Amino acid sequence: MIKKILITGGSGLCGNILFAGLSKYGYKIKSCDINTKLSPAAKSLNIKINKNVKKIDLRNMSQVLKITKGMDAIIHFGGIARHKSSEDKYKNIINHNIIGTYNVFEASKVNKVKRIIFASSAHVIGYHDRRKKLDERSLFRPDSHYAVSKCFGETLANFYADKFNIKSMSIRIGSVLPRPTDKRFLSTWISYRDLVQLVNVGLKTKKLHCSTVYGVSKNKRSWWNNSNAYELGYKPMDNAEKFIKSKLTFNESRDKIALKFHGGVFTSDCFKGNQKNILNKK
Ligand code: 15L
Repeated sequence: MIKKILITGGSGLCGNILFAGLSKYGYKIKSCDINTKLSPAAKSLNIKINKNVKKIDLRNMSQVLKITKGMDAIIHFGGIARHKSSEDKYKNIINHNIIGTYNVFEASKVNKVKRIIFASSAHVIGYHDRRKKLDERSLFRPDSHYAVSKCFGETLANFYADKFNIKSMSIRIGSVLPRPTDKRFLSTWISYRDLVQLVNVGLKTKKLHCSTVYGVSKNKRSWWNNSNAYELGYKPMDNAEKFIKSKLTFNESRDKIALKFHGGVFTSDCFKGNQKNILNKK
């Protein structure tokens, strides 16, 4: 049974939502982050801060070994997030997201942690044609260095499950917001309560080996077939369609590249590719 949990990225938007949401289920939860102050994204959405976040640098293996000791599960949301169309320096992404994620998995092996819930991103399939509905078997088509680091995390999750029997759920998260505010989010939105439920399914289900699911509510316009998550027990309660009559922005309206692909504006940022070649790839 999963009782003791560590949340990495505890000062972030999702880290705080998960801490508050999962605490109600009786888990014993520890949170850690490299910054113990609320992240700018969490602040802008008026998220209530968890004051007990321990300062841990995931790049430092001895710190990670110490904090993961005695844990039954890790909810790994730590690393460089991406909230705007331009991304962080690739060196930072390598250090925090690739090395940091490796340290979390390796320390979990050493400390006999049973399962890991990994915050992947829907940007791992960013360069797929938006007209095509995708599922968890769709090939990686990352749209950024950030997305490449998430492909690495998913691959690591599969490897540690097959080789060392550490169960994992990689969640390809869409857009975590209190409500959809842009037209794109009618397809990609996940509500806070659905995110908490999905992570809880990952902690509880007996069917897990190394599953990949989409972090999305039951949106009528979803671009992703999430039956894999439903088979594990996920029953989303929200549907972005409820907000169709509210005021929505249309951030992609003048961005012809963004409109073609699942990854939206992440795909057009610094783009020097050839859209036809991407769309016609065999
Ligand atoms: C992500 O991966 C980001 O972390 C988040 O801030 C949003 O930009 C989201 O993707 C999205 O595509 O809406």
